[in-house]
Amino acid sequence: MKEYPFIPYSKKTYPADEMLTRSRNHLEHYTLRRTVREFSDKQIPDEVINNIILSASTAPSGAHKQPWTFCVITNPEIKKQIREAAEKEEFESYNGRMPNDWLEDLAPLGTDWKKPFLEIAPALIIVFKRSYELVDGKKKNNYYVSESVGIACGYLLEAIHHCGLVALTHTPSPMNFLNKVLNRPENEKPFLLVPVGYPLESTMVPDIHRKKIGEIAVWYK
Ligand code: IYR
Repeated sequence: MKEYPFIPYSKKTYPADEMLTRSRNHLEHYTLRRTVREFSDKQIPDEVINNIILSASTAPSGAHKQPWTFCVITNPEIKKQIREAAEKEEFESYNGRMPNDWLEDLAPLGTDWKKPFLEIAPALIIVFKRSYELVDGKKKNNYYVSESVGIACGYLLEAIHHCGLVALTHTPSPMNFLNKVLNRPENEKPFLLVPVGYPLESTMVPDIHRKKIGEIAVWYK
């Protein structure tokens, strides 16, 4: 196998006080991101969506295989099919498949099996993980696929937030109906369904709190 040519890389660095300000501003920006379930139907320019996806695709991945496919659904008929199939699965989940503990944990968030946002949001980005590639008819494995795609989804959510748009991380379960509706090949598995758009002006979000630094970080000095 031929090696990549190596090229110089230099990273801009900052004096300590500027670094501190940048870290605080970045934290504040992240703190403002919220998961939203009520979307306006206002359209988003195609290029914005492509740039969001290209940002996500800068994520690191095992052996740089970039094992992801992002499907963008703006077609109302396909959105309707996805809503109908997702609601069918979610109805079963909320009415028997999810154990009581799970339903109790979800109750404070007020979710249920109804998913109107799947038709209202102007775009659904559906992230597929590619477990392997078919090269000359032969299977070639990808590596750390879930980790890589998970990181890319994090980048995707941040890119959406950065543009002033909102998203929902939605995982109708099981999700395999998405392969059928979108006619995806066998090496792709649905990973995350992300409705993207503007929030409805009247939207409300639960008053949740984030863990404090002492609850999430353990220092060894
Ligand atoms: N997939 C279901 C249930 C659900 C599960 C978890 I964990 C959540 O944080 C939120 C919802 C749904 O989308 O309603």
